[in-house]
Amino acid sequence: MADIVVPSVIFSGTELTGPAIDRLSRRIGDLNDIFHDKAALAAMPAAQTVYEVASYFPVPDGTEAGLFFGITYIHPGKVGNEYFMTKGHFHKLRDRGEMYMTIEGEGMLILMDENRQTHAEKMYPGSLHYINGHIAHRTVNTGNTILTFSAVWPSDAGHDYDTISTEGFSKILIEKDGKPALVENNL
Ligand code: S6P
Ligand code: ZN
Repeated sequence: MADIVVPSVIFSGTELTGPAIDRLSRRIGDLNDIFHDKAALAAMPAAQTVYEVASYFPVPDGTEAGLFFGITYIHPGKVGNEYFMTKGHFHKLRDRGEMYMTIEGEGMLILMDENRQTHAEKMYPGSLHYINGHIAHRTVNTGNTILTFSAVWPSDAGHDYDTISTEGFSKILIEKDGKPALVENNL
């Protein structure tokens, strides 16, 4: 290997580019089980993008003690009175933590422990969020512009989406009187 190597993966501050970037989009049609207002959901175009993720996986998934890096872009919007948000997940290896940093926009990080105790942290440009292991995490765009944040997580963390898809979070973030409100999920 040459003494000096120029990395081919570049993070511009908002965009992650390079030959090894993994990109995924989550659309309304992929998110049937997370939004509570099923009638409002059915009235929206299934192809409408809710969020996108660009990730850099420098080591194979499952590698012990490696790290992954990702940028999430959540579009502004609502399904009924519920803001656009990510699916949310626990890590498969429950004790694995994660770090988020907000880049642009405004939002909320919803955190739920294994006893279903839920609270939220405000996200704003520069806000840093340490997510302990054993905590399910979901992000919500409460603004009128895109919410962009970076994430760093262990390459052996894995994702458990099933628990959230079947049980949900105990609280949901809705717009109430023009403001975000974290309310009990009674569904
Ligand atoms: C991965 C990290 C993020 C999310 C992304 C989308 O551990 O927490 O990169 O994958 O924000 O959220 P979700 O819940 O659909 O994976
Ligand atoms: Zn995670």
